[in-house]
Amino acid sequence: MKNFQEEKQRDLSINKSDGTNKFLTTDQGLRINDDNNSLKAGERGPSLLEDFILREKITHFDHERIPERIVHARGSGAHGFFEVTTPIPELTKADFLKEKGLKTPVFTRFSTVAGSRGSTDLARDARGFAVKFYTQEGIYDLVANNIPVFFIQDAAKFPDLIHAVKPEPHNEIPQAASAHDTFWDFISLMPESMHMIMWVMSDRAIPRSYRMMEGFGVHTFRLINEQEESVFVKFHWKPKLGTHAVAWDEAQKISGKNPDFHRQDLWEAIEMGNFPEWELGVQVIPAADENKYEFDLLDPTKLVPEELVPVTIVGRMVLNKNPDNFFAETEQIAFHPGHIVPGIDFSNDPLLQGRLFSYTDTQLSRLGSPNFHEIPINRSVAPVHNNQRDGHMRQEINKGRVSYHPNSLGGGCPYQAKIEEGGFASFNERVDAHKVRERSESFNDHFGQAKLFFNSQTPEEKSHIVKALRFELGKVETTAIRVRVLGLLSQIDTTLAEKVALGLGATVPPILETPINKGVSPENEGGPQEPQTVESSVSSSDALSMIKNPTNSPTIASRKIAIICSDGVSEAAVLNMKKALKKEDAKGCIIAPHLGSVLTDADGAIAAEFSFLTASSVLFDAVYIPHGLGLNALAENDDLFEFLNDAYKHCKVIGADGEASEIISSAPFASKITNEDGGIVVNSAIASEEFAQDFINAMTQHRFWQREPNLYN
Ligand code: HDE
Repeated sequence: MKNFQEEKQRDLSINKSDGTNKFLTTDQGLRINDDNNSLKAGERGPSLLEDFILREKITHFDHERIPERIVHARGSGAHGFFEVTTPIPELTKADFLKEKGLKTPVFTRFSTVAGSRGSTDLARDARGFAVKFYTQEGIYDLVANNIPVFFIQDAAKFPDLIHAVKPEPHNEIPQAASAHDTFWDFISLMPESMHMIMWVMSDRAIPRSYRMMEGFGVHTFRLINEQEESVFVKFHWKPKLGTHAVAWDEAQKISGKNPDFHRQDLWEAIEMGNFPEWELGVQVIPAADENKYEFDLLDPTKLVPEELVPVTIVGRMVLNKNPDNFFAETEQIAFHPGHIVPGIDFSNDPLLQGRLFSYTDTQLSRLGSPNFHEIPINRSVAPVHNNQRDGHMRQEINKGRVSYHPNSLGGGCPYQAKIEEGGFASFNERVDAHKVRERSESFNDHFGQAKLFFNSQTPEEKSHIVKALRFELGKVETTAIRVRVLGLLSQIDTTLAEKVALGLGATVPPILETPINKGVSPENEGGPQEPQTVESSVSSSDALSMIKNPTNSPTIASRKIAIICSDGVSEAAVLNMKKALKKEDAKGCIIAPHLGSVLTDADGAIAAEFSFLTASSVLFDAVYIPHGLGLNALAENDDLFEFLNDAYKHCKVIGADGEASEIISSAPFASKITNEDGGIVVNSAIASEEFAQDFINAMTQHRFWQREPNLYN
């Protein structure tokens, strides 16, 4: 079996450096004798220009920063591999998809979109999900998002969208947030964004972890087989851990407590050997079915419901190695949807077509040179030979006098590859048309799939969307913008619009008065481009809901559970729970009023990993208070009640056994607990394996959203 899994690591190893047991040197290799004092005229005198060691060090420091990505600046990545589980040679000649068991190295970077490099991981935003496959036929990049549709239909609107969502230009406020006037002004004039708006107002936009997100190629692509036959394809990543979110209040608190929450979660999971894993799926649409659906396959504001075309799993991706250096790898990696291999090709989606220009262009200013492909993390493991030459920071030393084609002096080399030799040829699509600046009428449905998405949500999920919209529009200062958005929402679901309006103290405008236009100018209202609602042929799709999602998994692997401890805690109870959690690959973390040790009832000591000052409930998935901690031990401790209050508010499992159950019955939320709330696991008996199992069983349901008041009902 061919296994290329380690090939990229071998390739990277030639650039790795480690200063252990080595002399400190200048960049020129000169050993440095004193790195603490600059060269001066006398010990109290001025520094000398001659000090080349000081100059080199400071000059390098002065130029350490490169421009951050214009979008997706904030991100985190890891190495891993992709393995074919079900080859599809009948659909694609792509080598890395053809053979069962074949492993291809990958580097995957997850990101938020709007925030700067140092912004919080927990912003309400789409997430980038970009995978670089180092295939034997060259680099293939699947530059995806965790949401299967996009805000706009045409690349021409992308700079406008991003200008609107980024901090406002006059005062650069707010950071990493769409809750402001310019974003919603733009959206209120762009009805085509409504489907995506439903997704970003849902909990998809506040994932629990990068490891618990789906990924979607968004656009329709093409697969091409050896016979040069083509099918359309949509790409899906399905996480092994299921698709999960945090609560919005929780997200905002995490942003303060640990803005690196997702970055750290990914890093720690990999360090602990809990390697994140996804399945790669394809929705295959025969070429003959191109015009079969009520939506246009080329319209990136539409998805193909899984009820119409099921997802077939073809492989799996495992991320199993953290980068050695964030800048060299995660920051310098350069993705491009135009990095493709034979067997994969583009569709005419006008958003994708624009992206094909943008990604190389942006690397020129971000990485500073057309030689960015030579940076180790971007370097192909397939050999690269061409007549591209020179430019800033060129690494390759091209031999010989020939740098053109055709040539005779170099024997015609490097020579072109025939198709059967792996030469890439674009799909031979017939295009016979007039040059026009127009949008196809088949793109005019702006509400049908927004409705499908909304109707597919559970009552709790609908309530979260209402809450998110109340928050976002509540931060908008211009009343007319709020009202315009309410008008658009009313075309998705009148109750949704009314419930949002209630929170804003506003009234939903009658549909006819809603300015719906193509966002160009108010004079352009109506006309042939009038947005329509085309009812979806699928009325509800479980795959669109996170709660009903078929990818959901009951596993609690890699989840973190806060175990509250204080002097007198039952040692048996703590050890029992830790053991039970470990069996599930979850981690119990000890939290106590102070760091150091707490004394147990068995005269032992347990080390506290966190104190109430350094940890918060929002950083954990559940809370357990072991037997031995009665009211006496903790009644004075407000921090504990704050901890529990947040856990309750964020619908997490709270467990207590023995006398610790008194703490729950005297917590401020005690009166709200109902018998139906399966997330409160109390047992007046003393710690038992059965109790630990009940606690774990409750955790497999992840969140008990029904605790919250439902804003949609
Ligand atoms: Fe991107 N996008 N994008 N995008 N995008 C970039 O490229 C752009 C779009 C996506 O981790 C930039 O190297 C245009 C859709 C991801 O490094 C830039 C348009 C989807 C990442 C760019 C889109 C994406 C980017 C910024 C509309 C989901 C981060 C830095 C025509 C399928 C990759 C860079 C990473 C990054 C342009 C729309 C995903 C400027 C013009 C739709 C995951 O080239």
